[in-house]
Parts: sequence; structure tokens; C-alpha cells
Amino acid sequence: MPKLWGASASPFVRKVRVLLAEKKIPHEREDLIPINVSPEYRKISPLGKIPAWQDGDRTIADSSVICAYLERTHPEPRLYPADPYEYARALWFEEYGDTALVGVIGPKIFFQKFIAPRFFNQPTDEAMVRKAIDEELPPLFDYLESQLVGGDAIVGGRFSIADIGLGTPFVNLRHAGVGVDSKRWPKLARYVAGLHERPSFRTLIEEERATFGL
Ligand SMILES: N[C@@H](CCC(=O)N[C@@H](CS)C(=O)NCC(=O)O)C(=O)O
Repeated sequence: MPKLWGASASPFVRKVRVLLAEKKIPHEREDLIPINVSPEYRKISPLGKIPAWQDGDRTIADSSVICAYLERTHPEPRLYPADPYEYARALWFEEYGDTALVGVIGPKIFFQKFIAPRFFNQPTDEAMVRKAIDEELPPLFDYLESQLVGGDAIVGGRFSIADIGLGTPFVNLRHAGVGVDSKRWPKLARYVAGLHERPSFRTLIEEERATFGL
């Protein structure tokens, strides 16, 4: 049985888990937290990060690489657009989720409000959280609002890796108790709510909420 390494709260691990669910790929998961990882794990993930994928002696690190690989090994349902421009747009939004959204939501909101007090017994840096919510997220949300045309897919009218990559950091935002203001970003708020209602996302969100007692 192939194995996914990584803790469920990671937006990158969740990205792969949503793709695995959409494609119904059998696998098991090892719940690894990426702190002081073993030399054995570094052989699978040389940077020591999660997620990593292991299938026999084939090992792959990085969520984007794992997703692209699984699209080749399990082409149905197709989660990368066939049209070259739409394909590039989908990769762009996946990257936007991974870097722009996770860059703010991960360390400045989710870590501060959720991880630090629960797991490190550290107080939340409220000023950092406020600045992230008031100043850093709005331009990122403005851009997404400008790119959404309605419906539950941001590229080509069909659910893709773009939607998986964008939807996953919003789960971390939600776990941290922060939502998208539907008056200011109506299309984005509707889009995110729709994504999180898909069975693939919803099952993971419910599982994580149960794990964290949310
Ligand atoms: N580009 C990587 C990013 C993975 C990543 O940064 N994962 C975090 C957890 S959310 C991690 O493992 N951090 C530990 C570290 O950087 O040492 C991917 O898409 O898989």
C-alpha cells in the first residue's frame, strides 16, 4: 500500500489528501510532524518537510510534485486542464495557494492562533495576527475575487488542482476561527464555502475538527 507521510493540519498534506480522495486512490498515512525528523525520513524527503509519498522504493517529496505524479499514475478524474493556457492558470493558482496564501495564513494566523497556544504553550502574537488579517490578506483576497467568475471552479469551469491548492489554506484559516467577509469578497466567500462542501474537503475538515476538538 502506498504511504503519504505528514500531519493532517498541514495545508500541503491536505492538498495531496484532497487529490487522493477525488481520485479514490488507496493509501495509508503516517502522521508525521516535521520537527527533528529522522535521517530515514530525510531519505524520503531530503528537506525534511511534509508531505512525502512512498510507494515501495519510489519516493517523492513536495505536494505539487506528488499531485502531478498521481495525475499521471491515476488520470481519472482529470484534475489538470487539457488546454495549455488553462493548465498554466491552474498551476498558477496552485502556486498562489502554496506561497501567497499559506505564506500569510500559515505562520501569521494558523500558527499563532492555533498551533502556538495548543502545542507549544506559547501566547498568540495578537499584533501579528491583526496585521495579517487587516493588511496582508485583503490584497490577496481582492485578487482572487477579481479572478472568480462564479461557480465552484476558478479555471475553465471545471474543478481542478487550482481549486484544491486554493481551498486547502482556507481550511487552516477556518480552524483558526477566521472567515472570508462575504460583504467585501462575495464571490470568494461563496467559492470557498462551495469547495469546503465537496465530499473530499468536507470529510477531511470533519476529521480534523474531531481530531482537534473543534
Ligand atoms: N513546497 C512544499 C512545502 C512543504 C512545507 O513547507 N511543509 C511544512 C509543513 S506545512 C514543513 O514540512 N515544514 C517543516 C520545515 O520546513 O522544516 C510542498 O508543497 O510540499
